[in-house]
Amino acid sequence: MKMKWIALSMVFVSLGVFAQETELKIALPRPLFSGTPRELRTPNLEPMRKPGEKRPPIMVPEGVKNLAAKAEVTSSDSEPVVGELELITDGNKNGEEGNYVELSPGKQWVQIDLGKKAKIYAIALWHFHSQARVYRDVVIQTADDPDFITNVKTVFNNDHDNSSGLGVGKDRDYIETYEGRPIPVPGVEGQYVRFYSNGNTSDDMNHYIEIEIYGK
Ligand SMILES: [Ca+2]
Ligand SMILES: [Ca+2]
Repeated sequence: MKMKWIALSMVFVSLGVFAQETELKIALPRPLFSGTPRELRTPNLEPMRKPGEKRPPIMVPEGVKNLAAKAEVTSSDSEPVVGELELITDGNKNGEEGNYVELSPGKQWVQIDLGKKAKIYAIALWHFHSQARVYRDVVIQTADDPDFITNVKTVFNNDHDNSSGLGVGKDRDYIETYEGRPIPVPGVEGQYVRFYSNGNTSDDMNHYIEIEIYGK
């Protein structure tokens, strides 16, 4: 009987069932608006949280950290309209003017090189938060190479009608706030993480304030 338990425990350990998990703590910037946002005309919008309702926690293995801090950022728009790509990984999440990069209209992406292959457990993303708006066709993919040919995996996709051509996504549209968008990722391996968007409900431009990629 004892031997059976030892054998079973070894299986569990190898499966990571007993791995220590901890709640991911994400530092948030100052809110820039409060109350109910004006009606946003977008299909596929997720239901509003009730007042006071917290987001479900994201559980991650112990020792996970933000691998995107000060990491190199490239983009489909190498000469942003406003700001610099470095703003996306500089650690500043404040929503005021001067803290965001603005990319050209239509479908654009930014890409973060983690420096080496990593296991990713969560992503937090702030597009813009001085006004309630929804960014369209938010798609996040990981890959082993900067051209996104090898081991490409989609970890978030709210392009429900495939208008960006990356496949039909099952995630919902969401309203930008100071909380950004924390996204759980099931230990997906990759070195490069690419973030697509395709304009927003206020204009056709694409904005980023900060991206965090938690892994190890
Ligand atoms: Ca920033
Ligand atoms: Ca779409």
